[in-house]
Parts: sequence; C-alpha cells; structure tokens
Amino acid sequence: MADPQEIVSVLTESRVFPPPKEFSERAHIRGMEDYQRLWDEAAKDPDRYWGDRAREELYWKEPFQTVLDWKPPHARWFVEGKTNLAYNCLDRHLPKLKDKPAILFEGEPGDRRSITYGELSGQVNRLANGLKSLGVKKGDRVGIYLPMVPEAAVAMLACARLGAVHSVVFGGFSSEALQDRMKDVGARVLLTADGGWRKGAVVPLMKNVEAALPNVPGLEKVVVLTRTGDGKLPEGPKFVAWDALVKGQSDVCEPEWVESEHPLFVLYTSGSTGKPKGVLHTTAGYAMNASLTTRWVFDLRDDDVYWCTADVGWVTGHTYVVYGPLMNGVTTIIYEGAPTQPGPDRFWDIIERYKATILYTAPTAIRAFMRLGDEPVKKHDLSSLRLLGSVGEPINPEAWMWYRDVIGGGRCPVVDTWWQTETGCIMVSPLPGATPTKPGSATFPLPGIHAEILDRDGKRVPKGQGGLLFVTKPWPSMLRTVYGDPERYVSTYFSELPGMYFTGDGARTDPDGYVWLMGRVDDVVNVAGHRLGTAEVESALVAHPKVAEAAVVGRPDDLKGTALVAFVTLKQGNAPSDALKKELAVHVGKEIGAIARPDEIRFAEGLPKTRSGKIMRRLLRDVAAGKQSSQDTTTLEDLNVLAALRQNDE
Ligand code: 6R9
Repeated sequence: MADPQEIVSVLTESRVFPPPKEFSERAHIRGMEDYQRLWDEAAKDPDRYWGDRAREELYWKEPFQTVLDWKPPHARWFVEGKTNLAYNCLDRHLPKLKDKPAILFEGEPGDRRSITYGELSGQVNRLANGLKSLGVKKGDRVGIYLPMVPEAAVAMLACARLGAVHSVVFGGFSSEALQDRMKDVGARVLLTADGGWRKGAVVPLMKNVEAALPNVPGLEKVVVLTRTGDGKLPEGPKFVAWDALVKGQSDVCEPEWVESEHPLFVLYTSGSTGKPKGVLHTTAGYAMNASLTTRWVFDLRDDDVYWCTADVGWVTGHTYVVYGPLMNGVTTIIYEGAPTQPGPDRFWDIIERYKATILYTAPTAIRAFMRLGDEPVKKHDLSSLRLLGSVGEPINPEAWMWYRDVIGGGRCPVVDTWWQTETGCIMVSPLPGATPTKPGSATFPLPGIHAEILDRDGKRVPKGQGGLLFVTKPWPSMLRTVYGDPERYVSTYFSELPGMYFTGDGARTDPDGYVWLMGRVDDVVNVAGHRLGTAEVESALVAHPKVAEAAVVGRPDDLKGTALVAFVTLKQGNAPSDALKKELAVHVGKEIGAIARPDEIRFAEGLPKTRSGKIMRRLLRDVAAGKQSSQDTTTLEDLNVLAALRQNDE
C-alpha cells in the first residue's frame, strides 16, 4: 500500500516524470518539439493534416477529395473515399504477417489459443459468408452479445467486412438491457454464446437471450457459439449453431467497399436521461484515428505484445482491443475472465507468460490490485512491460504511482488517456516518448484535437481554474449521431455552446497548462470505470412495485471511484427492511446488470425537492458523502425531509 505521506491531493501534485531517454530515442514522437510541431501543423491546416493521416493510415479502394464537410454540428470526413475496415485489419497485412499471432487468447478456466493473422482472416471470412447466407447485407444491424473470446473480434470484423453495422452489448448486461438495445437498433441477427466464464461460474448469456427474444420480434436469427455447454441449441427455427453456420463456408469473402461515412457500429452508452443513447460511428474517420492513436499513444512496435484488458462491450474494447491493434498488425491479448480468478495474480501471470509489453487497464482495477498488496505482483517477472496505460475515470496520484513503481518497475511511462464512447478514440493523453507526465493528469490534447476548458459563456478559463471540457472543432472519429434520435445528438452534445462538442466532464489546467479531469458535471457516474446514468438506475428502481420514488447519486469511493447510493421512498403499505434492500438491489441487477446495483440503499420518508419539484441531487450527493451541505437550501420544499435523511445516517 502507498505510504499515507505519499497521498497527495491532485491540487498540490508537483511530481513530474520526463520520458526515459532510452524510450524517447526509439519512440514515434520523440520530444515536446515533435509534439508541438505536429500540433501547429494540425492547427494551421487541419484539412492537410487529417488528409495526410487518412492517406497514411488506411488502404483506400477509392480516394477522397474532400477531407471535411462541416455543417455544424454535422461532420462528414474523407467524403468520396471508399474503404473497408476488415480489409485494413487483415488482408493488407497478410503478405507479411500471415503467420504472426494476431490474438493470444486465454479463457478463464485456462484454455489457450493463438490465432495468426492468416487464421483470423479465414475465420472472419467464413463467418461473413455464413452471415451472408442468413441474408445479412450492407447496412443491416447485427447484435453481438458474447463473452471475451476471440469470436467477439471475429464477429465485429465479419460485420465490418459486409458493411453490416454491429452493436455489441456487454455480456454483463441483463436480458432487459439486451432487449432494449436490440429493439432500438433494429437488429436482424444476433451473435451470442451459450455462456461465458466469470469468477469460476457461467454467465448465462443464452438464457438472457431466450428471455429477450419474445420482445424483439425483428430478430430473425440467433447464432450460438458453444463456449461453456454441450452445444445443444434451444428449440426453434431462429437458432443456428455458430459451428454449423461457418462449416463449409469459403474462406474468401470479397470485402464490401463502403463509403467513408458508412455506419460501422452503434454502441449504447449512458447519458443523463433515462434511456441509453446509441452512439453511431462511421467507417473511415473512426478507423483512421483508431490506427493512429493506438500507434502514437502506445508507441507501438512490430514486436509488441499488447494487452488492453477492456471488454469488447465497451468502447475501449472496440477501439483498443480490436480495431486499433489489428490495424497496426501487432499481437493483442484477449483474456476472458475476472482479474483475480483463480488467484490475485492472474493478470501478472498472464503478463509474465505472454511477455506482454504494453498494459492498458482501468484505475478501478489498479486500485483493487493495490489493496491486495505487492506480494502477488512480486511473484512474477514483469520485466517485459515497457508501457502502461490507464482509461475510464480519473486516476488518483497514489494509484498512478503504485502502477508506475510496482507494476512498471519505475521504468515504464504511464499514459493516462482521456476519451469517451462519443469521441471514438483517445483525445487527451501523454505521448510516451514526448510528454513529461504528472501523476493524475491526462496532460495535453493530441495534435488536431481542440479540447478546451471553457466557462458557460464559451470563454476560456484562466490557467489553474476549473471549467467545462469542450471539443471546439470537429475530429475524424467523432460520433455522427444518436441512432434513431438525431435531435438528441444536437441537444445532448451541441446545445451548451452551439457548434461545439460538450463532453459532460469538468476539467482544469494547472499553471503549466496540463489538463486535469475533474469528473462528470451531469448525472452520469463512473462506477468502477463503467459509465452509468443515475436516471437509468432510478427508472429501474421505480419499476419495482414497492417503490414510489428514487433518487440515485454517486458518492466518492476509494476502490470504485464512485459508489452508487439510492434514496428510495416506498409506496404505502410497505415497510423498510434489509430484506427489501436486497430485493431492490437484485431487481436493479435484473433490469440493467450487476454493475448497476446500488452499493447502498437508503429509505427515506420523502426526497428533498425544489419548489418546482426537481429532486435536489447536489444536496443528496452531500448527504450520501456524509458532508454538511454547503448548498443553499432555501428552495427546499420541506426542510424536515433533509433533517430526516441526515438522521438516518447510520
Ligand atoms: C473511454 C471511456 C467516458 C467518461 C468520460 C470521463 C471518464 C474516461 C478518463 C476519464 C478522467 C480519464 N473518463 N477516461 N476521466 N480521466 N483518463 O471510458 O468511455 O465509457 O464513454 O466513459 O469516462 O468522465 O466522460 P466511456
């Protein structure tokens, strides 16, 4: 554990770690002068900068003439071009990399597979041909609900090959969550598995699919991979075994050459209102930036063994498990299960055995490992590691230092990467051969990314002060719309300041201009690195027959970053009890998924509201955190409510 003396608040953090000389000398971007030059180039002539990058990163079947067509807030990038992302990840590498491992897979029970680029290409093409035989064609939506197995990547790439739009649903989401997403996206086919392994138990994916099916009439076929069971399919004409579908298919499948702006995927993410938003990304801009940021931020070399621990159900899994590394032709590790299964050193064991050179994970995981002490780490030789990355939430300086010293042996640069589902790719991050890092700061925007901290009037805040994080100019991997709800795209992201993308995050710069992320300013919370809308959890709670009203807020938590606290009022005739608390937690798990279960449920007589009837969330946040509220309570409808909530503090 960190020495308490070392626990330094981010506001006073003054340690600076310049990139190690040996690292810089071999890096793609070798110093702040290089960074500054690229930044200036991009700012001076963005069309030229992004146009050059797009020509370098992608194979183009047909070239583009227009780099950017920007009619705020709608962007079209590399307009006339045609390409195919699966071709870029596979075919173009084959002459050189056919026998190089693309994926090193390890299942939770310990089964292992190494899949070369050549083999991966064959698997993708056979599945693409199989999907074609089910009638899947360009523009159709295909759901993916799989454990972290290589077939998840195969499924995504097969869709990309056909120009079908994939929508991956995290395997930890419930049947209800799956159903809502499949309905919203209008999926024709769903690729799933009987189950997956997690913490020694089976995640019952197929059972969840069966429960969802009657409510998703548009879903014509369900393709089932055998992972945990005996390969028996549920009854009915909708079900097709994965093995049977790909058996006998040709391993040649002509890629569908799609326009740059052809939709690539829809990924649902939480927002500040109840329903998750389907974030739509298109092909070329996303692909170009996935390739570029993976190489620059992780300073990729041909012999890297790269491991991003994210699940493909999240955007990090899309960009930095599948597309970014494969576009760059490196070897990527996929691990199916829980970080501490069967023991506290599973991650370190994997790194030692595969000689991983790059590790990209979340602060929550780092903090959890920190709690387990240094012993499980010290049992393993982690000298293959040369770079560490962090993503998903702010990383506190203690965790950053532990990551650097204990995991990285003090020699690996740490890149704290800020970005979002909506941004598609990393936006603010150190470049490891260039940027002197400070523990807890994501440092500077990447070249071409105009991430700026502004006040509500759009004025830049002075250094050292806090404000809202905007991206003031379009970038190639930006989301294009909210699927099926174009108005929500404008109102959520472009109405705070017209024409400028609002991130929902607060941030400040320090006197050296470093960016420090301060967390969400809306009703989105980051629980253990998973993004949740408090409104989603509230609507799950009020869907329970005994609940009258619910308000959910985040409370700072040492391990998870933020913990969920739910204030609940009950319908007449129901009494608070521990059993009911449990019942409600299980209910939320069923409605959304285990990650959304409140850490604490507090029953209240009433919820504090303004005279206009709005729940006073800021006040509840203070109550949840055990703080005396500094907030003005003159608009409180009933001050007794607040007093009662405080008294309930156990
Ligand atoms: C990639 C991803 C996005 C939200 C984002 C912010 C938080 C992500 C961060 C970070 C501080 C970092 N976030 N990375 N906060 N430092 N390095 O996580 O996407 O699931 O959409 O979450 O996560 O609050 O707005 P997503």
